[in-house]
Amino acid sequence: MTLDLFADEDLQQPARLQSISEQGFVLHGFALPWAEALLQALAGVLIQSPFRHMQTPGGFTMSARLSSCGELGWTSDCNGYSYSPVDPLRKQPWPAMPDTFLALAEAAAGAAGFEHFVPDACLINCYVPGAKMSLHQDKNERSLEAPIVSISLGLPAVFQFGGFERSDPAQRISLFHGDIVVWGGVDRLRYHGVLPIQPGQHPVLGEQRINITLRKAG
Ligand code: MD3
Ligand code: FE
Repeated sequence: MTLDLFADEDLQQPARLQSISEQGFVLHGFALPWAEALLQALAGVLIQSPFRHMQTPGGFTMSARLSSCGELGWTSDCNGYSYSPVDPLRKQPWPAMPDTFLALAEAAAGAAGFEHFVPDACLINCYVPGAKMSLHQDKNERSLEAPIVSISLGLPAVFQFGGFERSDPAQRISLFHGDIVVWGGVDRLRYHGVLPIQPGQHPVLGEQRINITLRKAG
């Protein structure tokens, strides 16, 4: 199902809302009018808390590098996954959540039917060609009622959108610069992942894909 969205007056062309499950949506191009402001705010965050590799509890190194901003940041180490108010690299609070992130997250969530979304955690993933994210569930957030908003920038990715068991078949959905995925409600705990990023050059971001996910973790 697709329909046009006129929620954002800044859009040159209306973004396309694609339903991928009962409460999962791709908002094609929704972030394009915000991209410059997003990247500028992101640069400010990364000066403070740069991208770094993290270890999985099983002792593997994740192929995407990541950072966080907001009250809570996502961390992984030999003890497991958790949200923490402190950046373990700097031993200081994570950078503040930029206003543009909050405003775009609320607008995108609203366009997908989730009103008044106020995230307190923002995980930023950076993929170079070959990097991937294996199928997983996002279940470390305390409030599973809130949706998650995911903003894709840079090189395209093939996103895997599965079921509620790891072995369930997964849809494959291409995500491009400026696309946003919003999911929540009954689809909040679906398995999902990202296939290895293909080599390429993005005109704005070069040889990388950046994914910004906004969550209510606390
Ligand atoms: C989950 N990131 O950081 S987000 C993560 O593109 C993460 O970097 C991926 O998964 C990334 O935890 C994917 C996009 C996404 C989209 C739709 C979903 C995750 C979803 C639907 C259901 C569950
Ligand atoms: Fe995830």
